[in-house]
Amino acid sequence: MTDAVQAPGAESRFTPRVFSGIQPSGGLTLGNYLGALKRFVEMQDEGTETVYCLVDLHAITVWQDPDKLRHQTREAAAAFIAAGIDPTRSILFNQSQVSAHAELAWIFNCITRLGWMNRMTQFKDKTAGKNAENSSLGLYAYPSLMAADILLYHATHVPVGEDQKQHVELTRDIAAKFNHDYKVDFFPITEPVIEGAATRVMSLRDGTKKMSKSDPSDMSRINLTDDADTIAQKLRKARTDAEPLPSEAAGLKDRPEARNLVNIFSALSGQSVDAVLQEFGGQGFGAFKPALAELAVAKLAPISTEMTRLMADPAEIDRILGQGADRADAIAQPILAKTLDIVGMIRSR
Ligand code: AQP
Repeated sequence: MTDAVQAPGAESRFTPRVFSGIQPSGGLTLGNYLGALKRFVEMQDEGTETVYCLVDLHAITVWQDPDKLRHQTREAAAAFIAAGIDPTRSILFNQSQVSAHAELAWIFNCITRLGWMNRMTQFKDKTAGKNAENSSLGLYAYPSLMAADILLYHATHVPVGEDQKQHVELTRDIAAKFNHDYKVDFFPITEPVIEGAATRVMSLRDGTKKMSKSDPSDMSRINLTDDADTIAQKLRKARTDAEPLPSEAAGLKDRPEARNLVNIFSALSGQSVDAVLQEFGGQGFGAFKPALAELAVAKLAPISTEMTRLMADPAEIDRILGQGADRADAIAQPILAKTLDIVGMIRSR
């Protein structure tokens, strides 16, 4: 470790390492798949070291039934593996099995400024229309735990959907303030990776709201476990307008529902939005929705079939998560120990 703060713009001395996570706060959605999971698999296959975490400590920032949480955590692990995460190449584990996450989060709670937290839009969105005073302290402190998740592995890159960009920016602020306050160059300034055709998949019922696994309406989302009939029915009933599709992307402006469905088609097919519109421009949703349903079923059915197979052996999933946690712990413990040393904690055993 050097004593100097890393100069802005200087080449990072940190070895590239990818970290990202998904909350097992419900079944994974098409939004999680296109915005995060699909990119996680690509980054694994590009050969960078990849650490992927089912963030169960984040999930309990809102009430979770304990049995459902266990089931959802295993199901999320099955979704990762079914989508192409290879647990021998990537590290795959659930957050609560590596206690260093919570320990580093406490240090970061003491670095993070209240003013920074007060600007976090996810907390505002999640408490909008509800009694914010009745929200958990954990929900408010969520971004500080997320910074700990990332920095505990000295992760240099974090693939996320658009909605998590602000939290990764906060992670950068926390790393910079820690480095500055303690006059060290210890934590990297992590880059968010927000890439892909669908970094913000919207609700099927409201094109201005993001698709979310905790939306009360199941019709608002496609779950990775939905069967072919359910996917087709949800897309048939997806809210749209009465106009035919335009022939180019500019024509989707002010048509959030139409834009969302076209973006989903584009992301699933790997075609550009313009290419999709060249094919479907001038046609109504009566023609487009069945084509989208057919494509979605073709892409998602193999994942859901494999998830069902994996879920038949929960002990094997737990074994994989345990092994992943051992590997994660081996990276995390020295970084936590060094952090505590920098901060001035006595480590005498
Ligand atoms: N609709 C979305 N479009 C694109 N990306 C999305 N992500 C989530 N929803 C969409 C990305 O998935 C990753 C994991 O997200 P998360 O589970 O940690 O939390 P979230 O963003 O709060 O996702 P949900 O589905 O809305 O969960 P709940 O309902 O429990 O809050 C992140 O990279 C996220 O960007």
